[in-house]
Amino acid sequence: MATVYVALGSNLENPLEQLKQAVVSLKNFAKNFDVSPFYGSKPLGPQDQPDYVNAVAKFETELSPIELLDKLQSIENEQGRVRLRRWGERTLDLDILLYDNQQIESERLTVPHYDMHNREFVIVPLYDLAPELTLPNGMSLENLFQKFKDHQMVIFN
Ligand code: A4P
Ligand code: MG
Repeated sequence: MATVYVALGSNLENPLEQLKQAVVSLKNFAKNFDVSPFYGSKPLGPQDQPDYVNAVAKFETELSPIELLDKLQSIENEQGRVRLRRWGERTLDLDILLYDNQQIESERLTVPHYDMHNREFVIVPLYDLAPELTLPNGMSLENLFQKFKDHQMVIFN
């Protein structure tokens, strides 16, 4: 059984509902499921798109990393995900942040997520769930969180 962290993001078609629906779907194959508060965040990338709602989920799963990615992509597709432009608007984005302590570099998968350490909408909710976490490269989450502790994001729940 692996412990995984998945980032959830949406900025189209009622983002709050998109994240709630994604949580229901994830729970179908997750054990010991936990989810952070939902945060409202300004878009990273093109600014001519709506604000996002972001959260992080933590759970245990028997799925391999690629099997997990397949599940996440099918949930994205079920929720009407259309791939338009890089860093652009989307109904639902589910990214694998961490899979146990593994470092994965394959055609379909880079884990830990390549840019997680730079994103307040990832680090802040991750810290809510696991303040004691250490990343596979040895960096402590506590340290990363310091950079974002004065964030201005809105909390929805
Ligand atoms: N892929 C590789 N590694 C992973 C991983 N760890 N988890 C591959 C999930 N997928 C991974 O993803 C493209 C490919 O990445 C997949 O086919 C998979 O094989 P995608 O979801 O189709 O495309 P994307 O999400 O547009 O690309 P990318 O580079 O993941 O986008 P980002 O960097 O995640 O940016 N602003 C705010 N405030 N909040 C957001 O959530 N999100 C983005 C998306 C931009 N701005 C944002 C937010
Ligand atoms: Mg993605």
